[in-house]
Parts: sequence; C-alpha cells; structure tokens
Amino acid sequence: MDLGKVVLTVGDWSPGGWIEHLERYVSREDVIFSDGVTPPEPDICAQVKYAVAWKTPDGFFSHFPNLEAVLSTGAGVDHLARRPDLAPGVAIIRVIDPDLTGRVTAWTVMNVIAHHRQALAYLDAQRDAQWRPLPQSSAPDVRVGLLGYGELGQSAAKVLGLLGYDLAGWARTPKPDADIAVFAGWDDLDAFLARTDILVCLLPLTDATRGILNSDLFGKLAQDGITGGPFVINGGRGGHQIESDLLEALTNGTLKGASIDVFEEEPLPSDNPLWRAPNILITPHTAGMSAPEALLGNMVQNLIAFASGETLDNIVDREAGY
Ligand code: OXD
Repeated sequence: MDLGKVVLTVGDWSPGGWIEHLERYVSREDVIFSDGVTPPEPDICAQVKYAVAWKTPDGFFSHFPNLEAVLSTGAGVDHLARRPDLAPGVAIIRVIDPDLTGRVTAWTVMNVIAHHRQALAYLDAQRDAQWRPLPQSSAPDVRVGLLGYGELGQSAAKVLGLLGYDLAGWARTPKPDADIAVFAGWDDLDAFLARTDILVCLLPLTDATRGILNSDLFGKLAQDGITGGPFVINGGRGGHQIESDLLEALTNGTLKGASIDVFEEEPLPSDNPLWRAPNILITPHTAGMSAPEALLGNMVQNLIAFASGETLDNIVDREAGY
C-alpha cells in the first residue's frame, strides 16, 4: 500500500538505521527525515499524512496541516498525548512490539534479581576483594508489586512468575482475567503497597501518575519483608518520581535500594546527587532501547491497517493520556 510521505524524527537516536529500515516499506523519496526541530519545506509538509516520531519541541507538528496519525517510536506516548500542536483528530498509535516488550522485561527482571540477590553489595565486596557471603532468600518469599499492569507489566509478571516471585499488580481498572492478584484503582493502592517488597513502576506518565513515586508512597511500602526494606524500580518515566523524595528515602533508609532508568532531566547531570545515593542502580534510559528494524515492521503494519480504515486497539486515548 502506498502510504505517501512519512516524516521521521528520532530525537537523539542515530537516524541511519531508522531511515534504512523505513525505506524497506516506504519509497526513498517519501521518507522525509527531520531533526524534529526544523520542519521540511512547506510544500513537502503539506503532503505528509503520517509521522514516526520521538520527542520533538512543541509546535513542530503544526507544520503538517494534513497529518492523520503519529506513531511513537517508544512505548511511552506522554510526549505526544497532550500536545496542542496535534489536532484532536490526529491519531496517536502506540507501538506494541515483542522486541520492545522483551527488552523492558529483561531490564525489569535484571533489577528485581539484582536487588533480591544483593548484587550491589557483592559488587562492593568485590571492589574490596572481600569474600563476603550474605543471607539469601528464595523468590517465593519476595513480594514484587507491578505498578502498571498493561503490556509491559504483564510481560514482566510472566517471567518473574516463572522464577517464583510472589506477585501482585496494580492497575487503574480491574483485570478480572489476570493470572495474578491485581489491585485496582486509587482506593486499592495502599493495600497493594503494604504487601510489596520490590515495587516496579511501568506506568504510563499521565496527569494522574505524575509524581506518584514520592515520600508518601515510599513510606507505605512493606517494611516487614524478607528483603529487610523496600526497593523501587522505575522503568516508566522520570516524571513519575519526585527525585528529592527518592534521594531522601534512600539516604534515610525508608528505601533499601532503587533502580532508575528514567529522569526528569536526561542525561542525568553529573552533579545530580542521585548518582551517589546509596544502593542505587542507574541506567541511562536504555530499558526499552530497541532496534529500528524490529519496531518499524510493527509500525508500518499499524499504519497500513490505519490507512485502510481498520480499527486498531492501540490507538491512544488522548483524554486518559495513554
Ligand atoms: C519507551 C522508552 O517509551 O524507551 O519505549 O522510553
């Protein structure tokens, strides 16, 4: 199917692979690469119906008067959902791709195990060349809570479940068919937190979830668990955490440790004290870093389905913000 011109803008990612792979589906002259700041010539912009985009400054999309749909190159769509330069009729299509989901799952499982099995303490001991065995608990004794039980939360639950962790999820709406206990809605959040030793945030960032990882929430996590204190793992968005609260909780022991992939300011400045906070594992927003060839196949299928008038179940609800 001829999709016409597609504008591609991929933020800090190297564009080479994206262009090369998009050209497998869209003819070379129809792939319009942009740095996401400077729009193409107005006559080209007028021909663009679709965009494949990562973060771009506000106003960028207003240069494309005939835009019908935008596909986010990442699982998170917070950078698109609330933009005034995207007219209400422009569809935002979420990428749901096994490669991306698998990568976030691997990152999540790595961090759950790292904290459960005290990898950071062993790294410290290794630096000092110290043979320092620590008590070990077994996975069924560790309560992992998945804050966000969509595509990513469910995939992490499958793998963590195979390892035997005691799992529960939290979602905005009930999930009656889930294989694990899923607490639903704000009224159930405290009960969910009270049974959680390792909290994994895989929520979408919306007005309702911004700042959810704060002192109040940290204080409600289980303090009586086999892990000797709670841990927080954030693979969602930097906007989910109040960084000063996180730093304080790690410093005063409310939290025993954390793994954080996402920050309000990225790259995280070298003088940010979180770099040196106790028992924190920082990754540079790479949990879901995926290969363009994997994502684009999925995106182009979505675009073709959308352009053919099919109903897609991964269109973002712009009111809800995800
Ligand atoms: C994503 C991300 O949204 O990697 O996929 O942040």
